[in-house]
Amino acid sequence: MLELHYGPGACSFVPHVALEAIRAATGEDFTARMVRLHKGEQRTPEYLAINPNAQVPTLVVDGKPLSQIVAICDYLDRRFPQVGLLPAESWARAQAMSQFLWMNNTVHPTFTHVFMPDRFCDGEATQAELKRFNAALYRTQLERIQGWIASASPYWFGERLSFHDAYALTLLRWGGFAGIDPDSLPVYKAYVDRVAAHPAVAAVVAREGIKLGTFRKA
Ligand SMILES: N[C@@H](CCC(=O)N[C@@H](CS)C(=O)NCC(=O)O)C(=O)O
Repeated sequence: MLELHYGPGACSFVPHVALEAIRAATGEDFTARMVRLHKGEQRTPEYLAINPNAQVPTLVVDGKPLSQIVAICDYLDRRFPQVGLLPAESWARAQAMSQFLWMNNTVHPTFTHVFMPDRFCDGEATQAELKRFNAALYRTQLERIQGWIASASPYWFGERLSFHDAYALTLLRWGGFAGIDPDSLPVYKAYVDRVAAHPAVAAVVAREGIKLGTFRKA
């Protein structure tokens, strides 16, 4: 039995989309459990028992919890290789993991510094500066992703949807909160529009109740 604990619009979108794609391809069912991050539900004793980091996502497999996006997605890909969520050939898979890890361990934390500067330093002025600096850095990272997906046709690795597509969508969507206009990254934006139209992605967007357009002009 597979159970995903997710926060609407959070990085848990990545395994959430993967589970939806797996269900469509194999019939393997899963339960989606919402964690209201803004209400602090990730810090309840019940949730901390399955994820002591107080974060989403957590995938519970037959009662056993697994945390960390990359570990969860690696598990899903190895268990359901027929879905083709990652390239199968060893070198191509290693390259894919390299990009996946960079999004998870570099781009994602850069955004966390923009979204929650109070987690990293005290004082309003210091937090404002941290936010400004990391928003500019985040933009350069989105530009790098835009370079990677310039030849995506239609998705990151071709015909089959991957974890990378769901992560790339999430990171551009977060960009709106960092003051980055998606129209200023037109190749990336057009690719995300294709990804958003995939049935597994559209189903998760609907279940999470999120809007893709988050950018507001100042
Ligand atoms: N390295 C972790 C990062 C997870 C993470 O940053 N989760 C965020 C949402 S995107 C979270 O749960 N934040 C809640 C909080 O910090 O209170 C992973 O890969 O799973």
